Amino acid sequence: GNFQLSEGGDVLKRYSEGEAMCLDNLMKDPLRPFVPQYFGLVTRGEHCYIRLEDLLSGLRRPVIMDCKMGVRTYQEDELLKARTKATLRSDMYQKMVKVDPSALSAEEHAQKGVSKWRYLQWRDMTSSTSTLGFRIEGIMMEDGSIQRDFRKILTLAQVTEALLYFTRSQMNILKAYHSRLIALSDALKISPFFRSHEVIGSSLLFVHDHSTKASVWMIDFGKTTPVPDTSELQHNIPWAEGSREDGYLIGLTSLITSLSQAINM
Ligand code: 4IP
Ligand code: MN
Repeated sequence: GNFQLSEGGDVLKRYSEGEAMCLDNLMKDPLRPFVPQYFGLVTRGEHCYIRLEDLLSGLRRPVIMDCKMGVRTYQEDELLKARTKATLRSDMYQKMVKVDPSALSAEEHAQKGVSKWRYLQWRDMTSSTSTLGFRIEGIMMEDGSIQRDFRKILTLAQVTEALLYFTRSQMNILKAYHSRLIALSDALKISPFFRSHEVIGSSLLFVHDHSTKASVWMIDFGKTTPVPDTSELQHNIPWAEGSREDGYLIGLTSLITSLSQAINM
């Protein structure tokens, strides 16, 4: 759930300790140019907020794509909770029923609820998350319409088709995205933050408008957590329980490959 508002040209996002710590850290990291500027905390009414640069400011009728990165979107903790004392979520059960009732077991139908882990894992398995290491969560076109059907995409060829649709096959925009992702991949290689954090549920936000400006930003660090000093993550290998690997670079490689395909079509 996202509670965001805008104020004085910035974005205010509901405070979470973990995300604030990540952003503090990122402002001193080689990844800084790929993250919205972070201006600290503010209180409005009874709530505390994180103040962030508005990535859409200066754009006219922006086109936006949100890619959720990694081979899984749940924390290992969520799996442990599901095994022990699972809180059953009827809202998540309802969302699954709407898409595919046959995905649910007789027991789950009887309970009319599933654990959060079960739901998030189902989303991962029925999208490109598990295999390609990312999924397109949604696309907003110039007219403000939001399309979420891309979440069911499974193959790289379908991703490439979606990228062509999202950019209306504009070569300059595809190339700008491609070089931005190459630059991101270089920054990730030298980033102390990336080495030491399990990045879960974070997105790459692709933004362009009819001018030739096109950029990609790392956003949403609410489920990104530090790993102990002694264990660095590789980010490019499959996850095994306890490894805390997120597969972030598997997703980035898929995206770069797909952009190359779109450019060469
Ligand atoms: C949402 O499912 C997303 O997975 C949210 O992740 C997640 O928030 C929600 O969990 C879950 O209901 P749908 O997008 O399929 O509706 P994100 O915020 O990254 O989009 P978390 O808390 O995991 O960040 P709940 O528990 O907030 O409902
Ligand atoms: Mn998100």
